[in-house]
Amino acid sequence: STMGSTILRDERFAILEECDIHYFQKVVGERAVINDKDELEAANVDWLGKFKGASQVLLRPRTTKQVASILQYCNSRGIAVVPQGGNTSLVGGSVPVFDEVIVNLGAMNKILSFDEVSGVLVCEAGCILENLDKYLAEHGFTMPLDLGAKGSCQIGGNVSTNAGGLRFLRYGSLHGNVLGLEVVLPDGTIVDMLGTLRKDNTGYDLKQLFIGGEGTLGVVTKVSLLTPAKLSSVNVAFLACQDYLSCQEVLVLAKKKLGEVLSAFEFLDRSSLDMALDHLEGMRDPLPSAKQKFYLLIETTGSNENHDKEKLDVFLEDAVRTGHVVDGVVAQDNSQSSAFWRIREGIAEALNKAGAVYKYDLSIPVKDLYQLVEEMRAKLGDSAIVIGYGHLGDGNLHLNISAPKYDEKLLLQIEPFVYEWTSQHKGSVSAEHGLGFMKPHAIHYSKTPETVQLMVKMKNLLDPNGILNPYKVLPSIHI
Ligand code: FAD
Ligand code: 2HG
Ligand code: ZN
Repeated sequence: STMGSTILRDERFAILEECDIHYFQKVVGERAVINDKDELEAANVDWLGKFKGASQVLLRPRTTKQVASILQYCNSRGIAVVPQGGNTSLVGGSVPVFDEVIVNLGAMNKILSFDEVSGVLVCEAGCILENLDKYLAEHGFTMPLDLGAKGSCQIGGNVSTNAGGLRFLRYGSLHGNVLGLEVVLPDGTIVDMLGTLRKDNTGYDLKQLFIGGEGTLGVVTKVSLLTPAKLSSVNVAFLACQDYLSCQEVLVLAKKKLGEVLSAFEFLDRSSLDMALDHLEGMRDPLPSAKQKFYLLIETTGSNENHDKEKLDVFLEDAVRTGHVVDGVVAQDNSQSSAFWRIREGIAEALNKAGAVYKYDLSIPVKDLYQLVEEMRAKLGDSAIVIGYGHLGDGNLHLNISAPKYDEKLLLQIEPFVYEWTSQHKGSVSAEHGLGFMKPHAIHYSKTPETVQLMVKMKNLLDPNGILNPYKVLPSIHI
């Protein structure tokens, strides 16, 4: 396999029967029980085209009660279920492994309330991230998270993966921005934790378990979120550096000189830029005069155009004078800043078009982070293209290895090396994408045995029959 582990279908789970389909039809209505071949095929395969399940049915509930009835029934029958949002998971988390029933939240896409004073948004889990951001923009607010998959990923999927993305540096984690959740437990219990308060210390903060729970502990049906004001002054710079040390110097400088207006600090190496230029439509090299080894996309967001420009100028002057930045361009209008962002956000898509891809989403101390890319390159030679990019301001490297096709020998050169290296440097084997189906076997590189044991206990407590998103996250059933 290309996943580094082989698993067998858990025989505890029932095989779907005609009477089950009838029950589902009764609960959600006939049209929300999907067994159309094309629709099922799309829902069975992940965004990378790497993980394929064989589910026979997809359900589209419209209410929390319907989700509860589905789960209660599946739990009592021993039918396995995979919750699905926009199906943009990069670790095979959102597709069935065998014949699990797919419960897609896409039809639960209502905005329930928005408080223009506090900025608190309450909505159903199936709302698409970009739609929420458009809605908020009309009210002068914005989403605290943004990522390349915004046009199809759902807030429930973002919460369940604890997605990071491009604004993490400024607004922080969903663990802070999610104020409340409504979830349905595997036995059908609806747990209303849909608070809208910034502060609430009345006992254990249980909603946190479902943020990053990857659909293994419950189905998220509603989300309450703190959203920041949409500020009017945005600047985007695309800069080039000669070496990785300079990138780090620029990061330090950006924090000092840009301070509170800094809203993104992304980096990409030359191979990442080439990947985007070669495989995406309508791309132009923003700095065509000389090829450099490293590029930075830096964004400022503030409320005073003159103030922000002045800060940016001082920062850029310093960065150039010290020789850390050797070339650069500041976007002159919205279309130019979109073009810069499109390059950065499009790398994953470009990789997908280029062929087979091995994807590693790692947290590593910033000073060591690029060394892994170089070691990997030296190790693999001409057999693959190794690219490094990511959320440098957050210490998050996206190491990607692109090859003409999937190859077991290549995989064995990459793993477990990449996980061991990360562990030795006190990093995390999943910074933001989760463990999904790809990485349960690698959990031990980032979590102690006692921690994993406690996770297993939590899973067994909430899902004693193991019906919810089986084979994902926890390693026990992987052989
Ligand atoms: P899905 O992919 O459908 O599901 C993801 C996981 O959550 C699965 O385990 C699924 O079972 C579970 N799940 C989904 N909905 C629910 C629910 N309502 N209740 C319970 N469980 C649920 N991630 C980042 O962190 N940062 C990025 O910058 C980033 N960029 C991306 C760019 C691209 C082009 C792509 C394709 C993906 C990117 N991702 C990124 C990965 C991915 O995690 C996010 O796109 C997103 O958070 C997934 O949302 P989704 O609705 O597609 O969830
Ligand atoms: C990004 O930051 C996404 O662009 C995708 O998290 C990362 O494809 C990847 O490795
Ligand atoms: Zn990312």
